[in-house]
Parts: sequence; C-alpha cells; structure tokens
Amino acid sequence: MELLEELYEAVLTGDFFTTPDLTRRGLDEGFAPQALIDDAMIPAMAEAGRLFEEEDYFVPELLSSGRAIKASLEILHPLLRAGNAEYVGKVVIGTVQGDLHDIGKSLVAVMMQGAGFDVIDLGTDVSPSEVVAAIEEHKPDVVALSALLTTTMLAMPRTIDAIVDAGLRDQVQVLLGGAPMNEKTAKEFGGDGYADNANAAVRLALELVGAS
Ligand code: B12
Repeated sequence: MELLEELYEAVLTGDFFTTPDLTRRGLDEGFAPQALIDDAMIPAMAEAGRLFEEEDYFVPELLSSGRAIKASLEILHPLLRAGNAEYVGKVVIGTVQGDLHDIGKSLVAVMMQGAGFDVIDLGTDVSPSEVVAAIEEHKPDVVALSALLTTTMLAMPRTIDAIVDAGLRDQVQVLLGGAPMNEKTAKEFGGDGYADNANAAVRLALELVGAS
C-alpha cells in the first residue's frame, strides 16, 4: 500500500500507535508535511465524519481518529513552525465555549506559527470572558475563533459582543471558521473574515495584518 493510503487508513481506523511511524516514514520518503495533512489526514477525518453520520462510527471511533491525527501533528508541528520566520503579528486562537473539537483549530494555529505569527492557543471550550482576558493580556492583532457545532457557533457573536463591551473591538481583527460556518454567517456574527481551511486562514490573517 502506498504511504498516503496507509496513513489515511491508520487515521480512519484510529490507529494512534502507527500514525507517528507512518508520519516519520512519509517525511523520509520526501512527502511535504502539508501533503501528509491535506492528502491523507483531513480526507480520513472527513470519511470518519461520514461514517459517524451513517451510524457506522460512534464517538469512541472519532476520538481515536482525532488522537491518531494529533500524534502525527506532534511530529509535524516543529517542521511546520520552522517553515517561515519573520514575525508578522500575534494571534489569540481558541475553540468557542461548549465546543471540544480542536483538530481544525490546532491545524490553523500551527500553520499560523509557520507563517510568522506568535500564536497563543487558548484551547477548547473558551468562554467570551477568557477571550477578553487574553486580548487584554496579550494584545493580539487577530483573534481566531473556531466552532464545529451548529449550536456552539452561536458562542461566536456572544464572544464578539463581549469584546465590544470591553471596548477592545477596534484593537483586533476577528477571524471566524469551522465546518458549520460560511462567509455570510461570519459577517452576520460580526467577524472581519472567514476561511474554510487552514491555508486560507493564514492568507487572510496575513492580509488583515497588512503583511501579505
Ligand atoms: C472528530 C470529531 C469529533 C471528536 C473531536 C476530537 C477533537 N480532539 O477535536 C469528538 C469525538 C470529541 C467529537 C464530539 C462531538 N461531536 Co464531533 N465531529 C468530529 C468530526 C468527525 C471531525 C471534525 C474534524 O476534526 N475535522 C477535521 C478538521 C481538520 O476540519 P475542521 O475542524 O473543519 O477544520 C478546518 C476548517 O473548518 C478550518 N477551521 C477550523 N477552525 C477554524 C478557525 C478559524 C478562525 C478559521 C479561519 C478556519 C478554521 O480550518 C481547518 C483545517 O483545514 C466532525 C465531522 C466533520 N466532517 O467535520 C464531527 C462533528 C463536528 N461532530 C458532531 C457532533 C454532533 C458531536 C457531538 C455532539 C457528538 C456526541 N453525541 O457527543 C460531540 C460534541 C462534543 C463537544 N461538546 O464539542 C457533528 C456536528 C453536527 C452539527 N451540525 O452541529 C459533526 C459535524 C458530525 C456529524 N456529521 O454529525 N467530534
């Protein structure tokens, strides 16, 4: 089996013992880190999601697939970070309140670091007041919020309202993303931009800080 196929299968079956080895082998064989993510891991996670919808997969399977990706990302992280160097700005990123999905958010965070951003990752289930506190403490150029559930995406406008109430809205650009989001919803929620993948998120963040 070809390496990308093997990695795809390992993520899909949640084999988190094997994904680090396959990732190292892929790098040795000359695959770019981004290719391992885009051509094996993300499609495998999408298939896991499809199987979940069809009730062939349940939460434990999704958790294992998520763990398999994260084990791989730990190896790719330093490589993606080293991709670029010059400092372009600071980003505070997190998954919104009530939402525990962190794979997409972590990918965006790593890619932003690779592009020269200093990234403060607040993790998952981040409340509006935690975002406000992080803006006050870190003074970022960009706040990036992720949501994967149609219910939790409603925490985005609540978070933006809290930023407005704290008098900080004109100090940050707010980027919104995650599977249930789109350009129109992001605007309605009061965001400054939306992107549907990590590469586009980086391009947009660079534009927003005037570094593109
Ligand atoms: C893995 C997964 C889980 C794992 C998460 C593990 C982890 N560590 O993250 C676990 C098992 C914990 C989980 C739990 C649940 N999940 Co879930 N999960 C998924 C699944 C299969 C994949 C998500 C994923 O990681 N995708 C891969 C990444 C790379 O893609 P991404 O997140 O979309 O991110 C990309 C872009 O969106 C974008 N992006 C992401 N964030 C940001 C932020 C910014 C600022 C920008 C610009 C861009 C951006 O860039 C990323 C990289 O390209 C999706 C199905 C799917 N196909 O999306 C369901 C899905 C999101 N889950 C779902 C559900 C229902 C649940 C549960 C409620 C299930 C349950 N009954 O308990 C719980 C909720 C828990 C909670 N409170 O959050 C539903 C949501 C339905 C809905 N419309 O609301 C989905 C869509 C599955 C389905 N089809 O039913 N889940």
